[in-house]
Amino acid sequence: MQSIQIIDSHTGGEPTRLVLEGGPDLGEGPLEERLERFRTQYDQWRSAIVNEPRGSDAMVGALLCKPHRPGCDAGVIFFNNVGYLGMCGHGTIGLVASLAHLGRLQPGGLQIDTPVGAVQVDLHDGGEITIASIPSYRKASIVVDVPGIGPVAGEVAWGGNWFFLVEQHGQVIEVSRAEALTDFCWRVRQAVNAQGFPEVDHVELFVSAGSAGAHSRNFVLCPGKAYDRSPCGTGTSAKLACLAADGKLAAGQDWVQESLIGSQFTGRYRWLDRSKGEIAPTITGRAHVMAQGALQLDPHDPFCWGIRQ
Ligand code: PYC
Repeated sequence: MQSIQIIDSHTGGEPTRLVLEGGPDLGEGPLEERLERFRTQYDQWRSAIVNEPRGSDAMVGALLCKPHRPGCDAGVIFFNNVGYLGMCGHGTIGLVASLAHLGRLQPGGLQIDTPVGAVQVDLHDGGEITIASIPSYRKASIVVDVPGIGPVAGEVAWGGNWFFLVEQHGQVIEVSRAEALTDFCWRVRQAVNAQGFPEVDHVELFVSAGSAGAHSRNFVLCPGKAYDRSPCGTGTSAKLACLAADGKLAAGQDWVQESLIGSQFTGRYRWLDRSKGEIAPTITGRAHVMAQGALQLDPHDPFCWGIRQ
């Protein structure tokens, strides 16, 4: 029987399962190479950790590893019910809250290595966590013809993962409509992929905020058809890049992004390269530890390696 030491948290309702010990040994080297090794040689571990019956479609796994980039204090590889993520904002906030809970981290700064770059994180005295995330930019503004829906205008943007962001969609963004929103976004994603953007694996819809103090409410469909319960850190970074490109939000100003279930992140940016539309986003939020323990991998369990999708 193998044991995997884990700690579970949620960030604005979105779960993160941090693997502390007992996960696959991916060796040394850059995290993008280790991610590839995870994908090609150890993918059953991903499924065992986050898929049912131990996990759920919404759960994001975070494998804590040794960093490779100079100056980083820790490394992490994120994964979900169907594959791997370049970066994960809510997951990074969950990672920091979990390390703080374990007493491995005091308020202050930390540099985290990810497969798509280094992320500076700050744990504030009151428990809030700020991540200075991956440089973000808008790649294209396009209109896609979605079968059964019609033309949908949106923006392809990078925020550590690839997003298609849509403002004009005619959808009511309420939690009771999660299934209908999932269906809508899934069709949009397929049309975007077919129209020359195969890299886009998240679709993000926006409406005006439901709560005072927030600027916008979103619905984010993740690659494995689960919606993000949090406002999505990388999705908010992509949104900030689009707002910056359109001159709708000045550098240094707060953007409070609300999720489908009403949880909030505060985003802000500074310009990295205005001519290329490249920004450095920061995202602030909170996470709460929910459970700590060990997953047991029983070789006699027919679903030991999870229910794969
Ligand atoms: O917070 O960046 C994020 C994220 C990506 C997928 C789920 N959450």
